[in-house]
Amino acid sequence: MPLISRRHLIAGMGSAVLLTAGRQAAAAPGVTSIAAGTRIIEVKGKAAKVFGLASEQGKQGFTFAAERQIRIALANGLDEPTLIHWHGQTPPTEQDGVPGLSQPALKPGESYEYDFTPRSGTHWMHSHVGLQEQKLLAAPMIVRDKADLAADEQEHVVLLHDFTFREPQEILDELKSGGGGHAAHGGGSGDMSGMDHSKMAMAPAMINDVSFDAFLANDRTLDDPEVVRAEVGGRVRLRIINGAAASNMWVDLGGLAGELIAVDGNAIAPVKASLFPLAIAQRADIRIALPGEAKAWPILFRPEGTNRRTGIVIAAGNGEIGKIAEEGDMAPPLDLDFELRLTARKGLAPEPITRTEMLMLTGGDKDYVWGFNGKASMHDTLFGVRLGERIAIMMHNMTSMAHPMHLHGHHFQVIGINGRKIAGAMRDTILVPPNAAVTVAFDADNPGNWAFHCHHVYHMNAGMMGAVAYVNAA
Ligand SMILES: [Cu+2]
Repeated sequence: MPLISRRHLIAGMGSAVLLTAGRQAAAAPGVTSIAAGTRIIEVKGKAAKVFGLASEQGKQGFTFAAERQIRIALANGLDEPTLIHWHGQTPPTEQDGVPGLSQPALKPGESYEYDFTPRSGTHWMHSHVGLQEQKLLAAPMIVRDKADLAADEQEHVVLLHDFTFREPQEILDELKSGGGGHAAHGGGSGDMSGMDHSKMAMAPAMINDVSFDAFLANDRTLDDPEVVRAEVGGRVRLRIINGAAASNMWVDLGGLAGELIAVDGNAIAPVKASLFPLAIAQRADIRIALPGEAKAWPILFRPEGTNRRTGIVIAAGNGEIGKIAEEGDMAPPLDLDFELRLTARKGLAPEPITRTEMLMLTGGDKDYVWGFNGKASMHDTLFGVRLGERIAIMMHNMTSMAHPMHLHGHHFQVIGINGRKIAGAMRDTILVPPNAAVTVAFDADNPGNWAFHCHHVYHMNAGMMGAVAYVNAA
C-alpha cells in the first residue's frame, strides 16, 4: 500500500486501526479494504467519539460498479468484537454478517474477506452486533449499474443518523427497567400536540421510545449543514439512506418537487412528490430537476413525532444559503398511504404462493420485551422454507409502536396492505405501523439461515428478531 493512503487512513481513523492497516497492505489487487474503527465528529459544538467504516481512502463507505465481483477485506480496528451486514445485498448466507447465523463476530484486530456478486442500488452496511449501530457503525454501499453511469445527473449520497451522547446500553437498560418504553419517553420526543390526529392509529400509539440529542445528515446538523453545489437547472439524484437506530423519518424537499425512482435499491414506476416517508433502514432514490434559478434549497429530514430535523442544502449556482432552524413543524407518524402508490418496475414473476406464514408482531409492555407471536426470540427459527417456494409473510402489528421489518438475503414484494391487494414495490425493509397488517412475498432462492427482524435497534435487541431457515425435508 502506498504511504499516502496509509496516511489518509491514519488521519481518518486514528491510531487504533494502524496495525490493521499494515495487515491490509497484503490484500490482493481488486480487493477493497474497509476498516471498522473509531473517529471523532463534532455534534452541537461538542466532540463525540463514534464508530465508522472507512475505506483505504479514509472515506466512509464506498461505491462500486455493478459489473464487477465485490471483494471486500473487512478489518476490525475496534477494541470490541464486530461484524458487518451488507444491507440490501444478497450474498451467500455465510457472508451475510450476522453473528449466530452466518459467522462468528470478528475479534479486535481480525480480518475477513468477502467475495460475492453485487446487487445494484442504494444499499448500506452496518454492524449487526449489539447496539453498535447506534454508535454510527454504518456507511453507504452504493452499487451503480450501467444506466446510472450513463445518466446526465449529479449524484449525492445522504446517510441519516439519530445521535445520542449517552451509552446505548444505558438507554436499553433504562427502557427495560423503568416502565418499558415510557421511561425514555419524557422530554417531548413523543409529544403529540400539534399532530395530525387523522393519521392516528386506533390504539394509543407510541411514536418514539428514545429521545435523541441530535439528528445527523452525513454526520452534520443544521447549524452547519452539508452544502451540495449544483448547476442552475441541473439534475440531482439523491441516494438517501435512513441509517438511524430508532427514528423513522420524512424526506421533505420543501419548495422542490422530486421523483422517487427507487426504494431499497429497486426501481419503481416514478412517483412525484415533495414529501416521502423513509422508515429505519429503508433507502430512497429521488431525482430532482432544479428550477432555472440560482438559489439554495434545504432538503430536510424530519423524524416522525418530533419537531426536530436535520438536512442538507442544494445550492444551485451562487444561490445564497440562509440559516435553517433546527426545529419546525411537528412531523406526523409515518403511515402506508405512500406505499400504496408504489409499483415495482420489475416485480416477482407471476406464480402462485406456496404458503403464507402469519407473524404477529408483539410485545412492548412494561418489561420492554418484543417479539413474534407473543415470544421473544433472537436466533430462533420463525418458520422453514424450501428452495424454490414462493413464500408470503403476513405481518400483523399488535403493538403500540411501528416496526420496520427487514428480511436478509432476499428482496420481497409488498403485496398487501390492510387487506388491500397490491403489486407494490420490491424492498428489503417495510414499515408495519401499529394495528396494520402488511403482506410481503419472496422467492426462496438463496439457501441458508436468514435474519428477519425489526430494524429499530432497541426492539431487535429486546427480542424482535428471528430466522427464516431453509429446510431440505420434502
Ligand atoms: Cu420494532
